[in-house]
Amino acid sequence: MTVDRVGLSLSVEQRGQLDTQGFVVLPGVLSPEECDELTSDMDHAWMEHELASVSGSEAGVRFVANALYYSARVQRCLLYPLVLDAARAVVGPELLLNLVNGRSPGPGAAGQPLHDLTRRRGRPFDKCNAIWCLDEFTDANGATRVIPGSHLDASTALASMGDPMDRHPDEVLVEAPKGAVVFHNSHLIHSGRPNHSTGDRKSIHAAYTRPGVPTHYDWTALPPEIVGKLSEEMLDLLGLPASDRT
Ligand SMILES: O=C(O)CCC(=O)C(=O)O
Repeated sequence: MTVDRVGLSLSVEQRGQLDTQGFVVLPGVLSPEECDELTSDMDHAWMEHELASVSGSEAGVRFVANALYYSARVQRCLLYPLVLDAARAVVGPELLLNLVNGRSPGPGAAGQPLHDLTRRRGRPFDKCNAIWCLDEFTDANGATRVIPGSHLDASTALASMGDPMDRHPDEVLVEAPKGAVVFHNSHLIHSGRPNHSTGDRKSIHAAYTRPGVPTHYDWTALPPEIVGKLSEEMLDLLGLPASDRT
């Protein structure tokens, strides 16, 4: 893992933006080579495990549920110090990994409705999301949209909400270079957008929570050959008891 390209902790400006607007772009987290290796791992999982047959919720999206199940390399993303610092800034000092997926909307893939519209707003926050951009995120290929500040108070945003698929007057597009992380508070209203480009918009998505929030995946079911490649820090982040570590 290359930890020397960017800082190990958020700058004052980044921390302030995450706090008040609910999102921040962290450029330079992954090298282009790391992006391509992760892309190759997700493509391999998709083909080898025939995931198209079980991944049907979003047409045109290659969704690799539980990416860590297929690729120990994903831990490079999950343990990146700057990302962990951002997660702690949202949910507090103790973290658990809630989920990690590969998500690649292909050309023509539809966007998502703005979500989550019913979640509780305001502190304390339970959950946050990191999106590792394995491709550049652009307006054309469906960069994530967010409604800044809605993690703190969504009443204005909800009052002016029409169809959650439509553009919202307060939404902001979060464009980001390949290798960046789009980091956001999960209590922020957001969504993926349609891909009008000719290429994929590949990414790895994770959610971190404070302890006590049930994990989305059962980490005790990870294959032993993957668990054997995970660091102690990673096993701690999964909350795996010592008996499940070998
Ligand atoms: O990929 C994105 O831009 C956001 C995806 C998202 O919000 C989700 O899958 O819930």
